[in-house]
Amino acid sequence: MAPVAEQKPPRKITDYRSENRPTWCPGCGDFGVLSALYKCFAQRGLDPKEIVIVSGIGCSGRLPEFVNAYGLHGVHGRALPIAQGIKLANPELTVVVVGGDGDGFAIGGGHVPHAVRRNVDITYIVMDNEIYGLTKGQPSPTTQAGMTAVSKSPSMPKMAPYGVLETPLNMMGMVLTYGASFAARGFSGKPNDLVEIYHKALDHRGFSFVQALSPCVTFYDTYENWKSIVKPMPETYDPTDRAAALQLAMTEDRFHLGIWHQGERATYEDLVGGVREQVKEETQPHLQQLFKMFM
Ligand SMILES: Cc1ncc(C[n+]2csc(CCOP(=O)(O)OP(=O)(O)O)c2C)c(N)n1
Ligand code: SF4
Ligand SMILES: [Mg+2]
Repeated sequence: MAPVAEQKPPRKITDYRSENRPTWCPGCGDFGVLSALYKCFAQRGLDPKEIVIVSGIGCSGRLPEFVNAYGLHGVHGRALPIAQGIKLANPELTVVVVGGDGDGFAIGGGHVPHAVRRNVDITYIVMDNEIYGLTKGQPSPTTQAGMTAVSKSPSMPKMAPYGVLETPLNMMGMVLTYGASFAARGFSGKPNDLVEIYHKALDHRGFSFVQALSPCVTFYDTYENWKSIVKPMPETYDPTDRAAALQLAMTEDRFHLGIWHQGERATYEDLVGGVREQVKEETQPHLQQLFKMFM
């Protein structure tokens, strides 16, 4: 296994707060996801100049604005390709992608399997509230069947008056099937556990997937329900066993929190590094010949 990045002295949480105060509704789960991120960065002593946060569109997509680091608030569903490009161009950076269940698994869903199989060393945090928050409460790919999506605002119509008819996507099952080298689940209501998950995700070399349950208290308030149904991974659970992880993902009736799977696989950077050398060797003589022609 490759060595974990050298330890740096911790910094202050305030080093990572930008001048922009979060615009989320009071009580939104995204606050917990963000504060855990500040804490993790501070504990790792990361220089804000070495961090890039990339997002798509959604309430969750606003997160980079609130972090004192490089940030890119991209287009809806396209955060993953942007982030992979950034990491490949500058492998020294810590690249974190954030976004919603809609951004990642509806419009951006086609990018997830390829990011997983490519295994570029970035961390992807999906802030899953089972709803489209920013656009005011339409059902998302993870909304539970039967949900009628009633907003707290009396002026808002019901977004799914006859109930959601589709079966929700099982995002943990999907990424495990795609071959994720790291998959974990946390809950904004347990921010300290989320910090530990982030550390493991950032330590992991390869694509790290983190499903962060993050309730939308305005359009689909799942907070009380989720608080009562989250539980730790089973005691005898072995996170290196992908088949066991898949079995759990297909059968669980509660939200298991923790590291679901961690395995070793070459990163895209490792593989492309070898190809780069080969290309250099093969093209060097031709390039030199070409240069001579113009000298
Ligand atoms: C191409 C495009 N299609 C649709 C939209 C409208 N839109 C903006 S955010 C969003 C969904 C947001 O839901 P999610 O990703 O779950 O984020 P949340 O707001 O819940 O954090 C949609 C449909 C858009 N901005 N761009
Ligand atoms: S609408 Fe929902 S997801 Fe968006 S900020 Fe408000 S509580 Fe959070
Ligand atoms: Mg959402």
